[in-house]
Amino acid sequence: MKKNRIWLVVLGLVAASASIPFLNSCHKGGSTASAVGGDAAAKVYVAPGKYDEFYSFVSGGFNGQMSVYGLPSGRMFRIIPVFSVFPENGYGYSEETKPMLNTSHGLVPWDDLHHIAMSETKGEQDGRWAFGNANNTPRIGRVDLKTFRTTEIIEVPNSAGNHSSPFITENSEYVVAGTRFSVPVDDNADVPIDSYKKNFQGSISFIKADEPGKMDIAFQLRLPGVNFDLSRAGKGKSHGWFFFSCYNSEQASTLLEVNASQKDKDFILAINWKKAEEYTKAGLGKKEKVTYAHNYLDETTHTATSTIKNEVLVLDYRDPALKDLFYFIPCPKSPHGCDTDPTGEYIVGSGKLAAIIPVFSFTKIQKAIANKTYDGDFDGIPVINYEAVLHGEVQKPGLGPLHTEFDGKGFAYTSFFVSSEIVKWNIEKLEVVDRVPTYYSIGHLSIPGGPTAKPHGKYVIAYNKITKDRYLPTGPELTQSAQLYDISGEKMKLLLDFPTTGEPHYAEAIPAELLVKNSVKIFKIEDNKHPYVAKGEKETKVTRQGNQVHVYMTAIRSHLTPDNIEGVKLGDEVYFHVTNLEQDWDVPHGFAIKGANNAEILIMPGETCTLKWKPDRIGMFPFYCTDFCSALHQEMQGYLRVSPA
Ligand code: CUK
Ligand code: CUA
Repeated sequence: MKKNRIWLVVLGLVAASASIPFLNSCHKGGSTASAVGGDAAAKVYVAPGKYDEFYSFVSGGFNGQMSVYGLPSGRMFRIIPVFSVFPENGYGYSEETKPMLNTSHGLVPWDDLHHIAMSETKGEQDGRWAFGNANNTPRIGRVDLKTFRTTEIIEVPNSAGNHSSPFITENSEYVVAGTRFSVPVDDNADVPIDSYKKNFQGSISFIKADEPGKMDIAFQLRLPGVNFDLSRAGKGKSHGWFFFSCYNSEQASTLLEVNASQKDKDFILAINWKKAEEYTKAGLGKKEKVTYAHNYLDETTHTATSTIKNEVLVLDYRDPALKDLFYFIPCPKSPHGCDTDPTGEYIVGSGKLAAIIPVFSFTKIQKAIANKTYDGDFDGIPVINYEAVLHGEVQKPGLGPLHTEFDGKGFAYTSFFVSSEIVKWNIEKLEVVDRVPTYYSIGHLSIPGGPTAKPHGKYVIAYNKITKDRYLPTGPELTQSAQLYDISGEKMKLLLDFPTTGEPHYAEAIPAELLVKNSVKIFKIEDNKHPYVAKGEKETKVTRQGNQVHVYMTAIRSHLTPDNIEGVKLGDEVYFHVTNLEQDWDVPHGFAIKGANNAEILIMPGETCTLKWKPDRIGMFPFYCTDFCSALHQEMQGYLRVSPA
């Protein structure tokens, strides 16, 4: 085994400099086990009964969910379904939550969630909400951190591939969403694909976010037909500005490499959104007809409603009155990440195919705009001279820079997909000071509070794209993986691997105390305003309206009432409205019935949830509580008889 260990260290070094994940056959498990410091175990150990210091809200990619992990332990605490149905608790199956997944295309019960934005006050995390994006059918969702539930979803019109979102402003005034695909703005426009340059437009939407239930598109910017990729809001001195990376400035409809990467430089789009806001208040912009859904889960009835909206205020870049809102900054080769440092002075671009990292200065951008230091224009938008706004370039940082986070101590940490590493560099001096390998091919990275004005430092987490030999082989598909590094010292130290669910893209972690502070333990039964509530067993009943049968049911340890139901006929639709009468923390009851083709419902104390069921045959249908709730949990059961019509 000793020989093996040396071999492992060597392999670890090779992996640090090589981009290609290797397959080793000489040992069980990954390559760094022996390269990890001796105190790593103690540093990630959280004693039984203790909380983790931070909780990371990790995007689930193609599972459409967020999941919550403790840091430093890497323990998973919760999956929060946002854009995808979740049979575990009936999200998207219960009558109350179905409308959450409504869109202008009808019910869309799946999506691809890439980015998380935690709410902020004065540039700091405040623990109120977590926002996430749906890439595929463009939407933004709000998770309320009082309950860890998705409570609001808004669809984004004139958008396709809502990847460039959500990005949040310093006081959660707006969550902002840019379209990845430019599209003909009339959604139904039947135009030839090769008319891209003429007919396809980009859009960036400013969605009001600071009031639950009131999410709305305050205004939408109409932009040239490029692909918007990633962004951050300005902060501190640059509050009022937004910076978006964009690629495909060739404006090609097919992105075969020859097309999309012809140009040496693409762009970062700088937007003066404070001014855009002023213009809308002054009555500028044009209202256009569109169709999009706004879905909201009411806090008193716990029931979602979906409203279709028909209008959006558009600020068009071609409008001469709006000329001073937009500026392009050249950025080398297919920029991906675009991040602003905690002071708001520096904007870091990451060209996926570039060999340097350009860092731009907000002060210089302001100066260049004042002096019109432009190199012509792109589609009428001024292109600022690259050198005039450059703070400097990080030379030879690594291969394939993607994303950058900050520790609040003057350092930036950039992920390198191709060379599979995290590189730490000094923002002022632009000097690389440390690098560590990741296993393998890191995508996003995350420092708790990293995108805010006040990062908490301490850890950086790598969210990797390839797992290879790090975990138990589980057939062709391996688990997704994250890695935790200690960044409290000069050198980064790998502490822990932990598996994640779905495909993690961005994640944002916040201190435990921000979550503990606001958490709701039960819903008060006296506050329950659900239209089908039964606030005690005496209020339970079965009613009929035509072929709809409504069962007002209660659940309390250890019985469901009523538990013998007759009078249901084949052809009826049965609605089980189950109220959980418990008023103790952590005593949910569940409900499921044989043959139901949707899911169970899981009802929290004081809440009412509804499962719709259409029996498919005559006979006896047992139902039961699905959540082990007391010593007599198995006794929480009943029968429903279905008779001929
Ligand atoms: S993306 Cu996944 S690695 Cu969708 Cu934010 Cu950069
Ligand atoms: Cu209620 Cu088990």
